[in-house]
Amino acid sequence: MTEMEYFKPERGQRPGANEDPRLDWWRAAKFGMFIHWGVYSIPAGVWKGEHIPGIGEWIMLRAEIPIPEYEKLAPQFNPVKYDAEQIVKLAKQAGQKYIVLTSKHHDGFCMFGSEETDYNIVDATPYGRDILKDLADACAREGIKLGLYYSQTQDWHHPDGFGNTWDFNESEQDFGDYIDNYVKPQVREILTNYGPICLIWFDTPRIIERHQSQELLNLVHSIQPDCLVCGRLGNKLGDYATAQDNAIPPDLQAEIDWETPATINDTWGFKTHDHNWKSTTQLIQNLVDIVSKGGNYLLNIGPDAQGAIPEPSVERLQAMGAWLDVHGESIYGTEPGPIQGEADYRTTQKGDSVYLHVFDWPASGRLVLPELDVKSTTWLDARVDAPLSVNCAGDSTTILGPAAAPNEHVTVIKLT
Ligand code: FHN
Repeated sequence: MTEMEYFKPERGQRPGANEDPRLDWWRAAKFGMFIHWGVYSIPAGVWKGEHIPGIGEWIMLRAEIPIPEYEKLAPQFNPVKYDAEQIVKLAKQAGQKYIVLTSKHHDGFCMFGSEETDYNIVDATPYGRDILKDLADACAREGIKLGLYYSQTQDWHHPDGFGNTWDFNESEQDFGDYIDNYVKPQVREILTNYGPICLIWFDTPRIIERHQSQELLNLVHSIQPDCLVCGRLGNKLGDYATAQDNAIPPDLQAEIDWETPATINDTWGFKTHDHNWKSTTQLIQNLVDIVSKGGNYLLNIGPDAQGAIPEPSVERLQAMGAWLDVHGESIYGTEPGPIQGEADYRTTQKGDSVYLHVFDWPASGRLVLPELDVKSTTWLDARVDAPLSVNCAGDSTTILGPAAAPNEHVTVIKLT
């Protein structure tokens, strides 16, 4: 894949990227939690007894479920196990520095109390509580930043939204009216009623025109000037670039601010049939890989219809947090390191220190790097009690360590 394919068509590059101080916290944060949650967690990938392939939150489109039928999910939605505090604490435990919740996904159901439609968590469900409000309060209490996903083009429930070809005739739809009289008022609501929102995560900018993207960007910044907007706003607008789902560019992307949104299994919204969980090692290596190339990792959880977080997600996030507790210095607030393009290791840097992350520890215990001016080497994990030496000679730097990897996921050596 070429670099452009990773960011196409939603590349958010703009003049001044990498310099806008509004992004400083985001650049330092590196790791966030995505939450895809809505009434699609009830069918969880199964409709009328049939397993519907694909990602769970797309079930309405994939099975072409008529609106009156899909609407019947809302009166069944009663996520009594939802515990905003627990989700926020899990994010913190995992080392994730910001949370992004789907306030409205493509199915049009709103996870917040809205004056613009009754098709929302407060008015249409027996649960009756504003899920977003509870999350915003928990984030404020726990001191973690909250961002919101909002599907600005696709809305399969709104008569003028994009994407529902089985209930509506596209030629009779007025997309401009939907943007002006539904999307904009709702964006105003989510930016007005829930305290500081660190970013708005727009998505799938399929038919949105440039002036519409620009107006949304202006609207967001007029209400909360510090609120960032992701590159999927469309028309190359936004504060940072968004890579394709689960895609990590092969090379350093130093000239832009960018993020990879990613799943722990293969779906965003909860699915009973998806057990294809990535290993903890894979997830930690993805985080390191992304950070070493200058990006952020936005890793998803999909709570079930009760509001419970799938246990495999919890286990993996906690294990990532345990690794980050010891190795966070080599991740948070770092820059891409001086050595790029190697298969078995990645580098980041901060001040005088270069952090060498070894993915595949050599049985010889010998790591040969390009020339570096190294004064000292230490294990970043102070508990590691194995010999470590460095020899800078000629045009290479040789590090000698033990035969077995000191860390089961990624070993980090600090070079000063
Ligand atoms: O269609 C959506 C999908 O459901 C999910 O929200 C992802 C997250 O990046 N974005 C779109 C596909 O790229």
